[in-house]
Amino acid sequence: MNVDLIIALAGNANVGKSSIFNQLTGLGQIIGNWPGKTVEKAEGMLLHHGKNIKVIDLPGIYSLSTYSQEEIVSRDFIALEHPDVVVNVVDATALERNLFFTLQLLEMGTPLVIALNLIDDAKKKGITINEKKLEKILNASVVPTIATKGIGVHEIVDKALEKVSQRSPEKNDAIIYGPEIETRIEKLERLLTGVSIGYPLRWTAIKLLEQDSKIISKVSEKNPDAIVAAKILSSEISDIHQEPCATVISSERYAVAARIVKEVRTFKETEKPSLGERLDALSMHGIYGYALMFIIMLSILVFMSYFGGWLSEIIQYFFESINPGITGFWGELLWNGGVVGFYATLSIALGFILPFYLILGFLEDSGYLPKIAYLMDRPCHSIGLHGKACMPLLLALGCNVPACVGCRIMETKRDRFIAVFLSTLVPCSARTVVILGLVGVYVGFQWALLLFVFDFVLIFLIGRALNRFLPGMSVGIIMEMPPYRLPSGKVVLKQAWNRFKPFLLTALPLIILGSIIIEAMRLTDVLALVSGALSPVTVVWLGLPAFTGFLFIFGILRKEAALVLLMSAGGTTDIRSVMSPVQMIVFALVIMIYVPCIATIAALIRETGWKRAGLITFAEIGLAIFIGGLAFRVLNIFI
Ligand SMILES: Nc1nc2c(ncn2[C@@H]2O[C@H](COP(=O)(O)OP(=O)(O)OP(=O)(O)O)[C@@H](O)[C@H]2O)c(=O)[nH]1
Ligand SMILES: [Mg+2]
Repeated sequence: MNVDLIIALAGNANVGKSSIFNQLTGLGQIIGNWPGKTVEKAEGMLLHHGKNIKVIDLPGIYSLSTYSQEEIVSRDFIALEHPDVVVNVVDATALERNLFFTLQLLEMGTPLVIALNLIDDAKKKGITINEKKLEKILNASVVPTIATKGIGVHEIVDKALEKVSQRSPEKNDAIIYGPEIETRIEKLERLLTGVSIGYPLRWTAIKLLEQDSKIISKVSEKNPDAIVAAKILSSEISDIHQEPCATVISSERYAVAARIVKEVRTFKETEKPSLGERLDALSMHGIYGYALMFIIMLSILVFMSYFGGWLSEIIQYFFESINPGITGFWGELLWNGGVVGFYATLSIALGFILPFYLILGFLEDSGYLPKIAYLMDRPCHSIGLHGKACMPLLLALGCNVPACVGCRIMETKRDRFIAVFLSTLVPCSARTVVILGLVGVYVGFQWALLLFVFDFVLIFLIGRALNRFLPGMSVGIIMEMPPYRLPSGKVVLKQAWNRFKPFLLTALPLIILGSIIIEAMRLTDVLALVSGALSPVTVVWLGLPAFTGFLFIFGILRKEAALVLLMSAGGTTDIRSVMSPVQMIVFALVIMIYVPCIATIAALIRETGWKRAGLITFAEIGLAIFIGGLAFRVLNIFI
């Protein structure tokens, strides 16, 4: 398909870029109320007034002199791939900070349309922005938008098309710096004339004064003299201000942003703090905040455990009531393998996984997750990470795969490795199903809770160990705290569906197939053979029934499969008749820790390389076997 126009959505984190992208393309980028969700660029197509338009969703970026991995994705795309128009999505409630980036785009001469988003939130806060005045000052179109409702999003595209048809030269002197800087910019511009590295002259000169390493290396290939001169000129500015030149230039940009905001924004004080502001104070409070967090987490677990258990029973009752009771190889294969596999997976899907994804989507879109990150900042530091690492760790509760990818928001390779390692130990929805569906339902909720607590203690201890043995310090970071928002029902449902769909499409058929295979193996005694080979570990060390050996192998594909297949392999839906409470706890414990599932291993390889992925995988297998055997011996004393 030929593409008539490429539009890139760029701007600070959590301003609504992906919401606009989804509205325009109909695709399902992750949306949530916390910064740093989008870490890779995404592409989608839009047909608008007969034109094929490619829309690119970029990760959040604060500055074009930038460091973290996902910000570099954005900078490189804007700077090197030259999209026809950049739609700079701006948060109307935090205009000044957002304009800091807008000014840099203007300096680079990027063809720009500004989407002034979140105007509904701004209105609630008593903020009004004179967009006509803003347009004039910035010499760029400004379109007010409410991305979640799709308001204004198509006008953005109209303006982008207008921008391209005008082909007017971009104004890239949006900021006039102090005379001591301007004279040095001019000197460098003269030195750079005739040597093109693809960027505007003035912008290149400014970046050289800021001593931007990427631009230095580009220019040095063609004009080493300019590099020497830039270093001298930059240190002259530093001497005048007693501050690094890059800081001086940033401060001036901030000053310009502040001046613009003063001209275009009016602010009417609202009388009393909004509900969101009061909730904000409560959820970050030193005592109540932790209490609230504990109550929310516990309620989710209790709800899921009882709801899941209740729904499973109803589904099981229904299917058993229509059991025709056919015996013989084919009859048992069809019923115990196919039908039981189907309804056991259905109970897991509807009883545990879907409700959990809905709750996670609600928490994500409300803005509560970053509050947990804030509360957990201190404990996180003691494992060598900062609170920001909590975001992927919390998302790992849903699924470890996006969590591993999400760890790119960590600044250093070391922090990323620790966060990735720990996120593979977080009880994802699949493990939660095994813990709640087996231990919670058949042994008691308190034991299921204990397993969760144990998992978090283990994560903490492994984090401490990694922090001690891996060289380097974790960097401090200030994480932006988004305000509470009433989650949009549509967004929550869509997010839950986007997470649930892969389960239905891949896990459901896989588990039913696995269930049929295991039933066939049980009926032909092959299961006993395979399980026998693994019995030194499963039976002798872990104290489990022999048939569980095969489940551990199958569980690498999907962990929730282990619970369904437990029924097929045990030859009964009443697990109590084939496993003691201690065995159920040990089984769930080993499933919880041993080996990341195959999809997570693939993500680990992509994010950390073969060696580290292998290290994490084998470390977890060893740990699970060691802890499982130990738990079996200790628990037998108490239960
Ligand atoms: N009230 C309101 N909420 C919005 C609007 N636009 C986006 N949101 C919400 O703001 C949050 C962030 O939206 P996203 O689209 O995920 O933001 P993003 O810029 O892609 O974020 P990153 O990928 O993390 O950089 C979500 O909770 C959205 O539902 C808007 O115009 N009004
Ligand atoms: Mg996004």
